[in-house]
Amino acid sequence: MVGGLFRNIKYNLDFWRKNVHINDNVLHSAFEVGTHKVVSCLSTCIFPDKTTYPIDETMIHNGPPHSSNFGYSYAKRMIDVQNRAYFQQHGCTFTAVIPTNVFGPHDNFNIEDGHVLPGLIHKVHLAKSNGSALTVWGTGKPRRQFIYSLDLARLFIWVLREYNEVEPIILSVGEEDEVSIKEAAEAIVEAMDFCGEVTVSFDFRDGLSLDQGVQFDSTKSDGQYKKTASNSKLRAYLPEFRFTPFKQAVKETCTWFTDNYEQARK
Ligand code: GFB
Repeated sequence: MVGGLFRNIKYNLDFWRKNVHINDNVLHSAFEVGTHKVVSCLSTCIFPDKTTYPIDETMIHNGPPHSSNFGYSYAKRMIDVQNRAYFQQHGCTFTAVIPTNVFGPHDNFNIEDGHVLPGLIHKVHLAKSNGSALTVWGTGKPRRQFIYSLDLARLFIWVLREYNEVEPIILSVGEEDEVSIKEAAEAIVEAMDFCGEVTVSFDFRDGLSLDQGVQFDSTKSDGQYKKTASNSKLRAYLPEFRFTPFKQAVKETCTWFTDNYEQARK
């Protein structure tokens, strides 16, 4: 069970219970049928909220997660605990990857429950069709690393075939590819060729380069300010791996959503 910041804030109990049940049912069923390898999915948002940067794989259990998604974070951390227990007690190679924020075609574009990029793509689509302004929630200042789903899929296949540690591995673009929510919104506005009337929040009167009908609703939570993760462990294995450039990935996702609007999850 996954969701954006606002769904997590609302349903921490459900995120804890459903994910803990999924963890144990999937892992123990795999064990009972003698599955050779399981690759589970954690997330860079499960790391301690008060931490040093960049975050790396050794820091998962070093302190409480951000309050907005403690249910999801603790449940996901338990996969790592359970993987170590299957290895210690039965020698199983059950491992986990730690993707940063994933986006791409076939995402959940629901504005209330989805993640920021699909939510903004859907909002721009609606703003263009009804001539309203785009509202970016929060202050636009938090920072995120985004990984394109197609790049993550390629890395997932590599993990399944070649990665044999029980220790989790972060699958993320580099620290240098981290962008602010405002910059992410700008990339979507550019990719969707959005130009509405000029409405900006006073918080951003200075230096806002988003001038096509964008509002920032700073009554909405920012969530974690940043969760900058290091991909040096991945780079040690795959120094040549090339991530799709962020703007190209955003453009492809926007095009997919526009072309598949009717059947997209929204
Ligand atoms: O992707 P997102 O919802 O989750 O991003 P997180 C939230 C950030 O984007 C906040 C801003 O700073 C929001 O204020 N934002 C701006 C928006 N406009 C929007 C919008 O239209 N929709 C959304 N959703 N946000 C999640 C965790 O954190 O990361 C989950 O809560 C999960 O557990 C996920 O792990 C990967 O990146 O903040």
